[in-house]
Amino acid sequence: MTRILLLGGTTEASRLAVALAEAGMDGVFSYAGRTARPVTQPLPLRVGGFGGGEGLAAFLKAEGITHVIDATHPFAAQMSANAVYACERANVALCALERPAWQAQLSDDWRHVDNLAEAVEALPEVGARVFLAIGKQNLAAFAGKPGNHYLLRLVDPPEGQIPLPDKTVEIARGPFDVAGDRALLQAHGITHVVSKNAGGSGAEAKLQAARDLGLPVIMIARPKVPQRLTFGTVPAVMAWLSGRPDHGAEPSA
Ligand code: 3Y8
Ligand code: NAP
Repeated sequence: MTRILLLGGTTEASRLAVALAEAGMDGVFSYAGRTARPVTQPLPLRVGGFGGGEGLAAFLKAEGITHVIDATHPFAAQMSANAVYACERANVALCALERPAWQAQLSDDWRHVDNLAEAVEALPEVGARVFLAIGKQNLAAFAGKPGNHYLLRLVDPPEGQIPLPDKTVEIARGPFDVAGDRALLQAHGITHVVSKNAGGSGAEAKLQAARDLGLPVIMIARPKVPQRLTFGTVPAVMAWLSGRPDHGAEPSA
């Protein structure tokens, strides 16, 4: 009997949850509990960490999970690594639902960096007006360049101090649209955009807005995750679950 654990937290995960519920499949949707009021899902929900790879392996056994679908964000590298480890330990089938990375277009001015520290280095020392659309977990790194103004977009109001002296906080939850992001960048006189290469449509608007306004984008490359079976679409995942061979899968690069 198929019983699915869907590791969520992206637009694609929410779309897959709808497909699974519509197909009447037995499963549970899992959030890390990063935000105060996560989107409701059409599957039974569990929220919070599992306690590392071992904790996840124990969960899989205790819950009789037969298939894990890792539809977490490309930057949720720890969760993805834990899922590979736990599924091997518990002998449970695993696939990832992952959206392709964004590619720069001819008119784009992207500065590619490999990590957060390099993104900070890529900024001017002073006087820039920077749109940090990277959530709240990575803001402290930018305290290294306090002479810039930072526009922060967060899902929830920050608890406690954010170590950036010159900042504006915008509370908003995606998916975002181009007109809204263009207006936001113009209203704040933004000179630089910092973005994770999340892929997908929910976070893409700021890149189009930057393109329209001729602004440079500092693009942070995705962290490495262990090799696992990976699909790019919800139908391919549904075909894999049904055991149909036409799922056209290939291990992720
Ligand atoms: C808790 C679930 C859905 C999924 C929607 C997508 C799109 C909107 C755009 C910007 C970029 C950012 C951030 C972002 C987007 C989607 C998707 C996406 C980026 C929710 C969600 C959870 C989270 C966690 C949150 C992180 C933060 C990252 C904000 C729900 C809304 C920056 C990633 O304040 C915090 O602590 C936020 C933490 C992890 C990155 C970070 O490191 O801070 N996502 N985002 C998930 C959980 O608890 O397991 O609350 O409803 C999901 C979505 N956020 O259901 O339709 O698919 O990517 N999320 C990034 O892409 O760079 C915002 O502002 O332009
Ligand atoms: P992460 O750094 O890879 O994970 C850190 C720990 O959080 C994991 O080891 C796990 O705790 C717990 N965790 C992460 N995702 C979980 C899930 N879906 N269900 C249960 N526990 C989870 O992850 P992250 O980058 O903080 O992302 C957290 C969540 O936000 C994920 O759902 C992700 O899809 C979503 N999200 C992240 C980003 C981003 O930019 N990172 C963007 C959009 C959405 P234990 O070790 O205790 O099991």
